[in-house]
Amino acid sequence: MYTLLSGLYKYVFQKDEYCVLILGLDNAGKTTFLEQTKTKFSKNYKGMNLSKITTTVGLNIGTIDVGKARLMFWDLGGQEELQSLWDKYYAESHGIIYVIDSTDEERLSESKEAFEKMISSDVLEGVPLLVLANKQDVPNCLSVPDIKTAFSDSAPKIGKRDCLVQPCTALTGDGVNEGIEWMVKCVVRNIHRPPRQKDIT
Ligand SMILES: Nc1nc2c(ncn2[C@@H]2O[C@H](COP(=O)(O)OP(=O)(O)O)[C@@H](O)[C@H]2O)c(=O)[nH]1
Ligand SMILES: [Mg+2]
Repeated sequence: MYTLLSGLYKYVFQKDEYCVLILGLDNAGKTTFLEQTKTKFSKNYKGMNLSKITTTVGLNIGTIDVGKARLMFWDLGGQEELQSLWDKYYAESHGIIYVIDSTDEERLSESKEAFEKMISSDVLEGVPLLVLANKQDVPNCLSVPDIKTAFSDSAPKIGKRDCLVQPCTALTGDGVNEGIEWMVKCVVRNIHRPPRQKDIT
């Protein structure tokens, strides 16, 4: 009886945990996106003043529950010297969110370089990739088609993994729900695929 009840309890309450990395150049809006996500998806999260967010030096962590899935986000610093740390986290990640500052045409090629380096990692093969075209609230910013065109020669490297380019305004929350819901759908579906490295003990 106990086994039956504890099994039922686990079925109802236990969450499947997934790690999602939030990557992109510094100033792209990663931390703002994470704060907005926590505000939208955690009932009791008060949310910090988004205008007070300053440059991330270490990493920010956040957890949300969506249905039976628990997503743990790691928002890693994007400055050049910190990018070399990204791949230390790849083996443990089930999803990647790559944030692009759509207002910064000057650094688009730098962002693309970091993106290409990231998706070239074998460890990330098959890991769903959400690309956020952030700061869509700013007039005359790059549109999703503009960004897709600029990143078009990365397509072969993206290969068959799930990939969505989502317009987003982290500051107001536009596009955040759509992006997160897509990511949840993908990581949950991926559970039937071979386990990530950290799951192999
Ligand atoms: N206009 C606008 N500014 C944003 C948006 N998202 C972030 N920012 C601003 O961009 C700057 C960098 O944001 P931050 O989250 O610290 O970027 P990070 O370095 O990638 O973590 C801050 O001044 C934010 O207020 C957005 O959607 N629209
Ligand atoms: Mg940050």
